[in-house]
Amino acid sequence: MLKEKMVESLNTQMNAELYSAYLYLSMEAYFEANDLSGFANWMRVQAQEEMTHAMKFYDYLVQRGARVILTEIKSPPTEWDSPKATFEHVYEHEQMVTGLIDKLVDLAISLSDHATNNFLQWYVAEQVEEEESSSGVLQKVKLAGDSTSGLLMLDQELAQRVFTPPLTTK
Ligand code: OFO
Repeated sequence: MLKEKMVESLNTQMNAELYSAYLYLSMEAYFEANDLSGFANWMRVQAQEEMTHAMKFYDYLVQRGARVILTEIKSPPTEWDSPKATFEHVYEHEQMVTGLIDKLVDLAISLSDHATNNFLQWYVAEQVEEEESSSGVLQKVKLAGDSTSGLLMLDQELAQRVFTPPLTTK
């Protein structure tokens, strides 16, 4: 059985993952409004991934007989200064989420909750990928600089990203 503090913290992280989905959907809308449909596609896929992150927490709570509590999701920003500023935000956001996951692991260890620690290791690995992929795009945006053709080539590349649904969120 999960301890109360763990249930509360897992629900909080589920909300944070839903916020991440919200944030990336807002970035998608920003790119669509600026005629960069490839960048928008990258954000759509990112938002879909965040939903699976949230659902993994949801399913784990249910599996452990704990209550899922859905709470208000705060509004994300709607405007950014440039694609570069947008991806700087994505990279910063993912580093912040890595910190949240690390704190959850610390909590699981302090409660001797080995099952939850084991469950959270999937997120520890996932955050390495999240930081790598967002900083990778950020570097390319920086390389494109003020070049419209560079940005359009990158837009075409980002249009290729495809969401692969996980076989299970459990
Ligand atoms: Fe859920 O990893 Fe991004 O935020």
